[in-house]
Amino acid sequence: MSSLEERPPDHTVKLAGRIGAATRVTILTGAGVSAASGVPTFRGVGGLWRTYRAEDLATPDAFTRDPQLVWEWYAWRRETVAACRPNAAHAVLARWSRRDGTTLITQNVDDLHLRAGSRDVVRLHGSLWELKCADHCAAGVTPWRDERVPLPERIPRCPHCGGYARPAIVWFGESLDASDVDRALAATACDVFLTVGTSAVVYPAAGFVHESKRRGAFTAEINMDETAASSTVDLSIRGGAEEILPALDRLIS
Ligand code: BJW
Repeated sequence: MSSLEERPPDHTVKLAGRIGAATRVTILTGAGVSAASGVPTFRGVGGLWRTYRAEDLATPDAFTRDPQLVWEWYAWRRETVAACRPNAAHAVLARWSRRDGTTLITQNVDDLHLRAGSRDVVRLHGSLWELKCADHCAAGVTPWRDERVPLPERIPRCPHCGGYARPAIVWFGESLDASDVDRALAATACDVFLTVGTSAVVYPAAGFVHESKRRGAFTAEINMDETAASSTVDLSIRGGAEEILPALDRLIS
């Protein structure tokens, strides 16, 4: 260190110490992790839900009412994300995900964790890059990969039953995949539970940090702003994930 300014803040050093000493580390990410890549968040400044109504676009009823509108919105989302690249936060989490005892859980549907090389990511809310049958036919409930950009203007059909295909994303009011929830809940038994870039308001994901704390984990968050989890966690670090995670990584490595 050449000057005092370059010394990482004490809370960053403290969290690095906790992570470095931990056997099991669980990280839950949200839209803020991808913000520096140019992917819009949902609730922050410029967030999608400040311009669009979730009820019109991200519920099963919305798709039933106007499937073409919902399809076009996701086609636009896909084009937006296709132009984005993983940032330094994704890169650090990809390295950490390859360590024994680390579990990476994300609410993000952009797949930037995968593109950064993360392993075994628990994707709670699905993927923009997968489709499934809107009619829930037996063969079409298993999502299939579709990476076309742009998406066709007309909604494609389920290859199994001929019903509409839809984005394999968990909309409001829909259940998450039970095996994903089981994996995430199992990972709340850890030494350090870290939330990064999430407002922590959407359940069941928002409940995991509480569960983890109840089970004795040291809990921390990295976020630009105060969140619904701030009063619960043992340590809050204010700042961009793309800066704080590399700083932590340098201290741990
Ligand atoms: C930075 C940063 C930087 C910025 N560095 N940080 C009452 C009625 C009906 C339902 C409910 C109800 N009460 C509860 C529910 C259940 C509902 C829910 O939780 N609703 C709450 C909103 C109240 N949950 C569900 O419906 C879930 N299913 C379920 O529970 O099934 C059982 C059930 C059904 C019905 C009733 C009750 C139970 C499903 C939830 C699916 C969520 N899906 C979405 C949208 C997908 C559509 C799409 O992507 O197109 O997933 S919602 C949206 O929010 C998206 C996200 O994954 C999710 C979480 O958002 P996230 O990631 O936290 O983003 P933001 O924008 O909120 O926050 C970003 C943060 O980053 C901010 O804090 C910034 O400060 C920060 N930040 N830059 C670090 N550089």
